[in-house]
Formats: sequence, C-alpha cells, structure tokens
Amino acid sequence: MKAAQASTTAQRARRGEQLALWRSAEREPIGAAAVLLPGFAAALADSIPALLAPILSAAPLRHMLTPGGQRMSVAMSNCGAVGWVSDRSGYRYSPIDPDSGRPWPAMPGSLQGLAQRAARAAGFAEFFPDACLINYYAPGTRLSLHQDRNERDLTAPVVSVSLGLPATFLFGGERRRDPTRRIPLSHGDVVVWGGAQRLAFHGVAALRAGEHPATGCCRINLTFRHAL
Ligand code: MD3
Ligand code: FE
Repeated sequence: MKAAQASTTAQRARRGEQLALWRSAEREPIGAAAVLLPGFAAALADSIPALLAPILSAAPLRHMLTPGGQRMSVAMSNCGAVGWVSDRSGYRYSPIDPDSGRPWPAMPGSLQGLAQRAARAAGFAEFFPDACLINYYAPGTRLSLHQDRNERDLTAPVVSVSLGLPATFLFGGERRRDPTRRIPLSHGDVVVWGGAQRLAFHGVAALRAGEHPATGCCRINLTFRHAL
C-alpha cells in the first residue's frame, strides 16, 4: 500500500514534468544555454517544504558572512555531500557544516532525481549533483549580482527550483556592468544554467511581501550543483 502510494506520487511528478515540457514548446531559451522550464517542478513543489523541514532542523538557516565581512541578506543552508559556505576566509564547498561541525544532511533522492530530470530535459544527459544550496528569502531580501564559480567543473549545469513567493531574477552578462534582464520566477519553476551562460552575472531583486500556501511569507530557492 505504502509502495503503491509512493509510486503514484512519482508517476504524477513524471506526468507533470512531461506536460510542462510539451505545454510551451517548452524550452524558453533565456540565453544560449539557460533554459526556463515553467512549472517543471509543479507536481512536487507543494511537498518540498515538508521534505526540507528535517534538513533545516539539523542544519538551520543562517546568514553567512561575505569575505568582506558583510552579513548576507539571504539565509542559507545545504544538503548533500558538500555545501556552499562563505566566511571571512572566502567562498568554498565543505563536507562539514561549520555551525554544527557535522556533515550536511543527505540530499533527498526525490530532489536529486528532480534535478537530474530537469537537466536532462535541458540537454544535459549526465548530471550528478552533490550539493544543494537552500536559499531563504524573507520580504526585502535580495541577492546582489555575482557569478557562481566555486564549482570545480564549470561544464556541469546549475539547476534552480523556485518555491513559494514569486521573485524577479536578474540575469546579466559576462561582465558585471552588462545590462540585466528581469525574469519572473514562480513556485514550481525550474531553470537549468549551463554552457555559455554558466558564468553570467546574476542576482535576485528584493523580495516583495506576500503569502504563499506552500511557504507562507517567503521564497525558497534550491540550487543543485556538481561541486566537486
Ligand atoms: C546563472 N541563487 O544560489 S537561482 C545562487 O534565486 C543564486 O536564489 C538565485 O544565484 C536564487 O547562487 C538564483 C538561478 C541561478 C543559479 C546559479 C547560476 C542562476 C545562475 C549560475 C550561473 C548562472
Ligand atoms: Fe548564483
């Protein structure tokens, strides 16, 4: 009975993903190698916050310090073999949560599977995420323009899953001063960033206050990475 229910949920997720792929001829190119998959995670999205609860109780959200000593506006945690950390000595991936001294919680198989299917749908057949960064946005939280370049193999994509309140993603070019495009991201949207777009400057505009049934007053973004 339990197994039958579990496979039904998984089947529903696959069907939702297939529909999402068909619906809008479904690959909206943002740039040469960034693919927006609107609603790709819709079937799983409502259940992800419950999946994150035990992870966030073992590795609570925290505001890390930038190398310059500024407290980040986004609260973060991680699951997976390694997690992204920042402090006065720099940005890096670490197998240990510096706040607890213990390994990060494991990445749930259902999330890893979702990220792999999204990567495959965007043309990345082989994607083995070993890190999932959990970003928590309260109203007013923003993420300033930056590049993600701490991953060893920059040919691997980054898969982003948006949950809860909508946000405006800012997508720039290869130089910080390049103009940015504003891309709305909603609950259940997935973006796969790879290839030519992998080192683009990007950020998130200040989150507008609101209420969402899945997350309450906030937005959560998961980014799956092959870090090591
Ligand atoms: C484009 N997160 O965690 S996800 C980050 O919504 C980050 O929390 C944002 O930027 C968020 O580093 C945006 C989309 C994203 C993630 C990684 C990228 C876009 C990217 C790496 C390269 C290019
Ligand atoms: Fe980023």
